[in-house]
Amino acid sequence: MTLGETMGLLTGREVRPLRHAASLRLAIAGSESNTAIGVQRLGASTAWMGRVGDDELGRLVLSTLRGEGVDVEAATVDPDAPTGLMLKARRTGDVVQVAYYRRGSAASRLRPEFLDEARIRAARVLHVTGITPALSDSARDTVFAAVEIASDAGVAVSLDPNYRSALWGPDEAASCLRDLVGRSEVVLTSEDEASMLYGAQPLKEHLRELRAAGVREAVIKRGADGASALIDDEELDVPAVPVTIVDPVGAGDAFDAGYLVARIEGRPARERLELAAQLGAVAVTVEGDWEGLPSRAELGLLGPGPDIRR
Ligand code: KDG
Repeated sequence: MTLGETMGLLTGREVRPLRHAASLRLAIAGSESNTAIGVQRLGASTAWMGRVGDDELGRLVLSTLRGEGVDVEAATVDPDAPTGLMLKARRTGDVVQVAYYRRGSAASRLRPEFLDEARIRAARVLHVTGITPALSDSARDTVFAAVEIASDAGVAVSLDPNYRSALWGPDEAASCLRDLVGRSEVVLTSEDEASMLYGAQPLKEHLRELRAAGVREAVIKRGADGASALIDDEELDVPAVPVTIVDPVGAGDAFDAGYLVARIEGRPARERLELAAQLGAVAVTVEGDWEGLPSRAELGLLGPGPDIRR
């Protein structure tokens, strides 16, 4: 089960500033739904809660997620606010730029009463990110309410802080995210985010700090350097899977999906991290925030990785 904002996404097809784009591709993007799609493609069932406008982008969000098999029955439609929009340009061969048009969006008007409590209580995992609480006060209340319902029902809470500087400043983000960290069993983060939360320090100290905050599974994603973790007091490091990057956006969401699927399947900590690294790698080989996420049969695409095809 996950919760968040999914937007329309317009991407320039060519490497150039967006104002010179000859054509744009229309798709959807949202960190939490990207992760849900990744989990769903690997065969676990997922549901997404969010709020879209009564407009074409909102219908695109819902039909795309439905098409991917993600349950959107708990999503709501706001008659008075638009679906958010994101623009994405490949500014150079390696640099991707994004711009948001989401202030006042339907998702920013999420409220706790829109939550489907029964669905949350029935889930194995509730996955949230630090993007949703940055959208508005009511969206922040909604995330905390969802986390409380999950905790009360014994549902594991997974958090990706996913700091977005375009949405809020580091001080406000740090105080809210520290609070969410303290309510999460699983935290999937980056070194920069951990430094924002707890100050700059060596990576292993960050992991211990997360452990001390009550996180049982603390994972730091390190991009091309792999990932490090402290999972049930076991220290682990896994390498990244080397790939040619076509579009880095969505790598973290894919990583989260791999970790969560392996966790739901009860796989050992190392396999969870290996699958996470594998998914993050596959995701960046394709243009689009989630389109490249693999099915189970495609898991061997990049070579070595845990054999979880069955
Ligand atoms: O991780 C990728 C997401 O960030 C992207 O798909 C869109 O949710 C999004 C955001 O807020 O940036």
